Amino acid sequence: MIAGGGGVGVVVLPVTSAHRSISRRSNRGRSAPQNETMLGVLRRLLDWLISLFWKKEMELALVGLQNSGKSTFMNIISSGEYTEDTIPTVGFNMWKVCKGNVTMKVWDIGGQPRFRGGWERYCRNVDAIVYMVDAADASKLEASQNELHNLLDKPQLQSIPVLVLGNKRDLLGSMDEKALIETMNLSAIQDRDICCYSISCKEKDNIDITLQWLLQRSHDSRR
Ligand SMILES: Nc1nc2c(ncn2[C@@H]2O[C@H](COP(=O)(O)OP(=O)(O)OP(=O)(O)O)[C@@H](O)[C@H]2O)c(=O)[nH]1
Ligand SMILES: [Mg+2]
Repeated sequence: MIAGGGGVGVVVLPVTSAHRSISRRSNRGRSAPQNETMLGVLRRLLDWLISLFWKKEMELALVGLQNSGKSTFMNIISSGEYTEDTIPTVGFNMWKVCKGNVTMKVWDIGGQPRFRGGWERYCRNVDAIVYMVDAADASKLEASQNELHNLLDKPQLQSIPVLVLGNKRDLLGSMDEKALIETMNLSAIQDRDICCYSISCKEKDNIDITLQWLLQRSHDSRR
């Protein structure tokens, strides 16, 4: 599945004659909100120019047990749409999402037991591994912890950064970051950059900081 997403803060704004005439005038006499609007327009214009000339890219693997919300997360970051009626992923989906000047290629792998043996192959050589956990389903946490540690023990995946996302924080009784770090034994992972956020795809909670963390791991495009 290829999905094209909207850019973060990138809006193509034509420079109209109205904008040009405003820019010739001095700042004196203009109200604070007007100045803020001008700054916003200039910032977006600058972002757009950067995105034209300075392209970046990144490749991610998105893994975790079935029903944790991986495909939902991809829907949220690509189109912003949340749906309850998702179809379990058979094999994998490949997504391409553009955020500002960064093109993200994401392997969203099925989490059912029969697909877990294939996770490692997709995780090789990626810029980061995103590990999704259903933080509201206590019955699956032990299996989720075991799968994560088995995966990260693979020599081929040594030192690849990992972001653990505790999804479904909107549900009653779901674990917060601190509880998740403890239950998933994340402090035992010492050989790489690792981070954990509690998110809700449904409420679009903490999706921004998740994206920020990911985008920081992008690199210049190879021309
Ligand atoms: N309450 C709540 N439900 C969520 C959230 N995110 C996803 N879900 C629901 O969880 C279910 C499973 O989501 P999927 O995205 O299909 O899960 P998956 O990890 O891709 O599952 P597999 O493809 O089988 O590995 C769906 O019914 C979603 O609507 C969330 O933040 N809150
Ligand atoms: Mg899926």
